[in-house]
Order: sequence, then structure tokens, then C-alpha cells
Amino acid sequence: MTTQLCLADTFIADQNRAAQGALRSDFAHLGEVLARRGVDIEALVERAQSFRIAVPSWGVGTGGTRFGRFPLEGEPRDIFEKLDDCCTINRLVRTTPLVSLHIPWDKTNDLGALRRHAGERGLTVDSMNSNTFEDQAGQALSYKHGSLAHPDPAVRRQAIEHNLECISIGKALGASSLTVWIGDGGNFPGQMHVRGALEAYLASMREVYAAAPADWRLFIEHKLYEPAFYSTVVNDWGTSYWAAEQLGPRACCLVDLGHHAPNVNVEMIVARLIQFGKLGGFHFNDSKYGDDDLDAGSIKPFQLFLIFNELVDAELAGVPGFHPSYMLDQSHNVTDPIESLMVSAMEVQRAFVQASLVDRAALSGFQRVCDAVMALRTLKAAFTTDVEPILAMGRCRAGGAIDPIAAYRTSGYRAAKGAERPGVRRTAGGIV
Ligand code: PSV
Ligand code: MN
Repeated sequence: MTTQLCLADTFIADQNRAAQGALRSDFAHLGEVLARRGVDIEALVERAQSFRIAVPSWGVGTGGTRFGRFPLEGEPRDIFEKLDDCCTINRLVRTTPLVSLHIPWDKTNDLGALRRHAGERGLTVDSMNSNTFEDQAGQALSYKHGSLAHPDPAVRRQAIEHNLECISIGKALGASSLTVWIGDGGNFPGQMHVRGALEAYLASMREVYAAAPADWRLFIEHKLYEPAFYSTVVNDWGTSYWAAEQLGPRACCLVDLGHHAPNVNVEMIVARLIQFGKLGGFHFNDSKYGDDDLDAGSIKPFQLFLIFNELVDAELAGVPGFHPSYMLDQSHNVTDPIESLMVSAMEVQRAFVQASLVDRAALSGFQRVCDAVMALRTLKAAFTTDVEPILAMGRCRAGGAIDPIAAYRTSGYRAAKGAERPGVRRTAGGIV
């Protein structure tokens, strides 16, 4: 385990020096443009700086498909090294001091050391993610045919106990939520009793809910297919909403952007969950066909903006109980995961700032008189504004990099880790 902290402030400041002149001038120009629209650019910089998003511990390793995996040099070999990579990401982008953990992938026998390791790197654990979608070595019963919704109560018991263990690990690490995604479902019609499985799931989740600390939230993550290809138990936001309602006020719904059928209007789902008081958080990623887990904002940036349009609207309206958690959940198969996670965090932050630019008084005026053209133009005026100088200025003032990718590449971090962390050659396929 290394105690050496990540990229030094002086290195980042040196990298910024050459780009500072251009940033100052772009920022001044954008400030004038926004002032003409009655917008104070400094208020937007503050907003950009207030944005927070969690990095998934499982995202810093190279992902794979079921066909294979092509590992990168210097991949982290344990949760301590994963946190070192998360620290590097946060030092460059300054919006990701939060990390989501996945158990048992991130298990360690020294939780105190892990908490210290995170703290020394300016990181906090936000959500614990349980894993009952694959079997672990030495596990008594198999999850091949399900977990929390399995027809056999003994398998359900094992899955419940695993979630309780995740809660107790999370408590020791200072986490604030548990995210439950189950792979339970059926590959063929008739394989699973549809109502029975959901009843079994709910009964299991009642025990998990009861064990979660009073100040925690329990996130329910729905997904329409995969690994089950005919049906899943928590298949959509309606089922997720129903389960959250049944469980109680600390249970809410988590929207993973890739967990819907193609062309589903995800921003509508977000708006509904806000209205019903059950939006808990997000797993951001992007996709073209299914749960592709591509970098956030890489395929459908306008959708991401429209989601944030709903989120910012709810925030400004002061919707009671509105405080969603923002997390990334991606699989990096062909890129350096550190680069993908930095770009993704910046893309989600970009959507947040663009959505903050929407002239809401004008929009609501156009909605009242049913002027569809001007309503859309109002949204597009915000979406097409290049807010990069705001994001870069926010990062730079917070000690981050004006151009995080350039700084990261210059740092030689990946090659250094390659030398420091030899020997990870797991090439088999898998979800992550
Ligand atoms: C399932 O596809 C999922 O989105 C869940 O969040 C899991 O915890 C994660 O991916 C595992 O890679
Ligand atoms: Mn997810």
C-alpha cells in the first residue's frame, strides 16, 4: 500500500500556467455575453464549483464485455490503489471527492486503514453497492437463479446477510447509502413467477431497510434486462417506485441512465420521481443500444442536459426532500479509465451548468401561451452556450487543472503506476 499522495498542487499549477492567458480572455468574453442575458458569470462559477459527483471504485479498472477484456498497464489491484486513482481524478477535476464502493470487490480486513487512506486523499465514501449478481469463491449457495427474490428462502437469507454486511462495512467507512441492484429475473417465459418474485424481493428488502441507519438512504436500482434476457424483478421505475413506497421514506429510486429501453424518455422518469418524492440518485453513463456503460455525455448530451433541466428546475423550485446523489457507473473498455472518468465528471457538470443557464421565467411564459418554438429555443439557448470557460475557471480556482486530460498525460501517472503495480493480467470477460 502506498502512502504517497497523488499529483502535487505545484505540478497542476505549472501545467495551468501556459493556458491561463487564453482562459482569462475566453472567460471575459463569455462574461460579457452572459451579462447581456442578465446572467452573472461569477455566480455560475460558484455553482460549478459546488457540483459533486461520485466516482465508482469499480470504474478505475479496465472494463470488459462478455467477449473479453483488454487490461491496461498499472491497473489498481485493490481498493487502496483504486482510491489513489480516484484521488488523481479529483485533484485534476475537483468535483469528485466522493467514491462509491462495491462489496465484495472492495473488501479489506482493515476498514480503519481504508477510511484513513481515503481521508488522507480528500475522499469520502458515499454509497455502498452490494453484489448478489455473481458467485464468490467459497460462497455457500449460488445466485445463478436469483438472490433477494430467489424462490429458495435460504438463498434469499444469504443475499440479505450480504446486504447487511455491506451496511456494516459502510458504517465503518462513513458511507451514507446502500445501492441495491439485483440481477434476478428470467431468461424464458414461465421461468419465474412474476408476482411471487416481486413479493419475495420486497420481503427481503424490508429486512435490509430495517438494518440501514436512520440517516442513510436505500437506493433501489431498476433495470429492464441483463443478465436475465426475458424479464427482471425490478424492471422499471414504476416497480422501483412501488417498492420504495412500500419500504418507507428512506427508500428511494436510483436511475441508471443505461437501464431503460431504447428511446425511453428518461427525463420524464426523472421528473415523475421528483414529483413523487422518490428520486434518490443517479448512475450516469451513456449508451447507444442497451446498457452500454459508455462515458457520460458521449452519445446523447442533449438528453443529459434535459435531465439536468428537470433537476435544476426542482432545485430552484425548492421541491421538498429533493437531494439526489450523483454517481458515475461506467465500463471503460477501450480508454484509460482515469481519463474517461474525468471527462464524464466534467460532462455531467457541464449539463448542470448549462441547465442553470435556462431562462426559467421566459420558459414558463412561453409554456403559458403554448409557444412551442420559443420554449425549445429557450432550452437550446442554454444548451448551446459553451460553458467550458466557466468549468475551467472553477477547476483552476479550486486548484484543479484547466485541461485535466493534458495535465494527466503530461504527468506520466499511468506509466508510473505500470511500474509500481505489475502483474494484473485478468483478461476474462465480465460486466466490469
Ligand atoms: C448493473 O448493470 C449496474 O448498473 C449496477 O449498478 C451494478 O452495481 C453495476 O452495474 C456493476 O457493474
Ligand atoms: Mn448502475
